[in-house]
Amino acid sequence: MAITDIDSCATELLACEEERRDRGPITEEWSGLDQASAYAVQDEVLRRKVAAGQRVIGVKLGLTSRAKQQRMNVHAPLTGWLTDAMVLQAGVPVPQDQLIHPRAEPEIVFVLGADLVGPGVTAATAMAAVDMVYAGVEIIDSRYRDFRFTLPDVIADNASSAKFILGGVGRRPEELDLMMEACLLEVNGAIVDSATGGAVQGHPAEALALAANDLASRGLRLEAGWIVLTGGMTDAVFTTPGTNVGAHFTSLGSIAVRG
Ligand code: OOG
Ligand code: MG
Repeated sequence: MAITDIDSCATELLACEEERRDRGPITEEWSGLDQASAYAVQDEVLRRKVAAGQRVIGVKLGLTSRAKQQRMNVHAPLTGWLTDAMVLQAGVPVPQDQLIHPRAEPEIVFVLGADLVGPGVTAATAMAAVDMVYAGVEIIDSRYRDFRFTLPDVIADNASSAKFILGGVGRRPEELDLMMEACLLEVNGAIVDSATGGAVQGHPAEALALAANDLASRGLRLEAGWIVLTGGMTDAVFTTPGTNVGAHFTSLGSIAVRG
């Protein structure tokens, strides 16, 4: 199918997701895919998912750490939407039959107690809107072959969203030093990576502020009760069948994921 506008781009990316089909970068086929039209594609895909019965439950940030930016070779953060269909309950294996080439990455997750409306949100005002903090593991799954994309491509693809798992330990923000909150990433019994919250934009609250201000530039806001994934702290690891991934946090507990 020729991709010539926002509508056809949304149709193609949704079809790739539903058919578990990967493809080349859309920017190589449609030169009109810039940052603004890519967010319009993201919003159109969301509109169709909501029309099909899904519910918006928050937002995710992507590429907020150096580890992620260097690996993906895209050097700017972005936001995407979270819906209820993306929730994976703890203990449930990665649904391989729905996904193309899933990877897992540890994240610090906020649940908002108040709306957060940009522009001009700072890390401090962002933190004041946070009700609870959790550990999370995001399961990303790009619709682009080999996770090869440019910034507009990955924006249009809702930041490679697929699933996420929320940890079982919730803490109030004032109980934590999030810059120093560490995570060890374990694959099949070996620690393969580690990072602290400071890896995420210097502090995960900076990522939250960035999301609020980015949404404001599109006339949108973060809402009370929403979940915000602040972005992978480390590089992501493949979760092929049989792979056991563990994310072990200082104060936010551990999450185990079975591929
Ligand atoms: C893009 C999605 C990035 C994160 O936390 O950085 C993301 C990708 O790596 O495919 O979710
Ligand atoms: Mg992520």
